[in-house]
Amino acid sequence: GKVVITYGTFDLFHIGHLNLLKRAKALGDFLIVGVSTDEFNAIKGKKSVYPYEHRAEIVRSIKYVDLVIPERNWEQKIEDIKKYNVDVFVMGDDWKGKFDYLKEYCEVVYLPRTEGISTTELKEALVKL
Ligand code: C2G
Repeated sequence: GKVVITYGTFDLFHIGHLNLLKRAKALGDFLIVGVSTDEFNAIKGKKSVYPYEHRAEIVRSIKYVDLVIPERNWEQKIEDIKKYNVDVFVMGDDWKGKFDYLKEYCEVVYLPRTEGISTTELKEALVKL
């Protein structure tokens, strides 16, 4: 079957993340999600509220997700695509163009982001409560 992969922090899991995973799974039969480790988030300049283990466990529990792997660096995508025989790499279109170099190894699909929701917007909304 067709293997799909995507990567992300997935902090404070919300509908935007769910929509992405749902649409990613619809592109194949098996969905792998690389969840960013806390150490890689530091490299990305992101600090997540939930630690890696919690973020990974939540993503693992989503019915569209078949396998969760740690995302430890920028460089692992090519080896992951080879290791898991990935057919399709998917990301939200805030990353449009950034991963076109992977077209040598698999299909690259950028999906429209879900409007009006982001971890940053959530944090701002919480502060206003
Ligand atoms: N997303 C979305 N709509 C939103 C918010 C996020 O479609 N409203 C998508 C993003 O485009 C991304 C995925 O959900 O494809 C995960 O989002 P983040 O956790 O913010 O991922 P990011 O920190 O961008 O990490 O190597 C890739 C990086 O790890 C991506």
